[in-house]
Amino acid sequence: MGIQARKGAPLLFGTPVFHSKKQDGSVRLMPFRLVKQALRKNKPDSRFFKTPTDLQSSYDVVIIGAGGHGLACAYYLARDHGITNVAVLEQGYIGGGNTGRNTTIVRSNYLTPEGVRFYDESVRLFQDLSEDLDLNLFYSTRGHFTLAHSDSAMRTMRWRAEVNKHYDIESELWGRDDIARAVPFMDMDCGGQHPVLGALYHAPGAVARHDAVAWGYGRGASNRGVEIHQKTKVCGIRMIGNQVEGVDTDRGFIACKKVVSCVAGSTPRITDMVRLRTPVEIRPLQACVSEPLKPFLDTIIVSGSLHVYVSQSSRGELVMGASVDRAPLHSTRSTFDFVEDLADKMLDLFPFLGGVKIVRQWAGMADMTPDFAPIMGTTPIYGFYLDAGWGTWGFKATPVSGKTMAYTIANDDDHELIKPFRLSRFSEYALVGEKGAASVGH
Ligand code: PYC
Repeated sequence: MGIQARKGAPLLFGTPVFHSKKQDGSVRLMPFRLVKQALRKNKPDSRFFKTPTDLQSSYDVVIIGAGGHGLACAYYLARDHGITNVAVLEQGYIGGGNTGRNTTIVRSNYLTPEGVRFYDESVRLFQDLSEDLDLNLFYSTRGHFTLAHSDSAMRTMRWRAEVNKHYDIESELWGRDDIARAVPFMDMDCGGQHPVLGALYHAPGAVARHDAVAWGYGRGASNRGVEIHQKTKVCGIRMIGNQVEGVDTDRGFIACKKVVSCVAGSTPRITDMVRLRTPVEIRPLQACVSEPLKPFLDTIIVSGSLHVYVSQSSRGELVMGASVDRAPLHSTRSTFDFVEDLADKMLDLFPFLGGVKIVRQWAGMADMTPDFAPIMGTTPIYGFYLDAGWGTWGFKATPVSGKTMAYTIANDDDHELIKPFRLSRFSEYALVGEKGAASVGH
């Protein structure tokens, strides 16, 4: 079947979507599979997930939240533990929460041994994930600079470098001249206000395509029999005594003895259902992207003192963010104040960006914890598991949280790597202080 040619047809993964003229004037055909798909009346299931119609009356495990963490947990439950009678319930759509609202940075240069070990495993899993999920996640190792603009920031960077090296993580302190050579377009004096004294350089620092991470895990789980139910809201969790018995949804009741909350940004709504107290406080975290620019930045730049982080995407856009909003709020509204403040700091770092336009901005809802570490694992409620407290550090933990939560649920025993992140640490005064390794001051 021939389709009339039009110049400049859009490309989808390098394949002409509609029609185009070849250089010799002949017409390029639309791929047959696409034509068939376009013309058929009953569209088959999407390539990524099966779309189950009905909820079953019971499952072995219900996962609340089809973001990266929930889907990764489902995937590893099925793949590593053979537990496939699992429903993932999502009030919106797959990856529509914080998974689709972050700046996709992956790194393991944390401050505490517990944090370093945990995120190092995540980086390792990420490095093989495209192959594992058979999906190009555009995982791109860039190198990650955390700039220090003061003596005390230099001390923290040195401290992090030493802890990192102890655990074989590639992290080292760099001086001004080396940074200037590696990032030639950056103003090392930051407009004279906050000169860069040095930086923590972390070679494995990377970015990845966040949606694809969720889709890949979702497809992997769905292919193994897990059901993903979008537009299905959890309205309550039933318990008998201290044991979970099932969940009430806006589509009916599901009996289930194991329920996992993977709903960063909505954690208090779910923990209230089982009368569990956590110290989580919700703050909006905003981000934005610029119009596409010629490539000039191949590393990730973070400045804790200026409250800004930036990388350049493969499309040329600058992906930028700052710290969480000043006040707790359960909302994903974006503000002009945020862009204005961020632009000010970005111009200190890269003054030549003055005429560049911001084309999109968005916000996520961050589950902030007092020590800037997550809350994971079993809880005092039998059958209720928490994957929460992901603040501004959740995307990079997607694979390791999925893997360790799946282990914990399958064995009813906290995985070794997540024991330090147990909820009870707050009453035991055993905090895991990661504030010094958060990307920006808060
Ligand atoms: O922890 O790497 C990080 C991060 C980047 C943006 C927000 N948090």
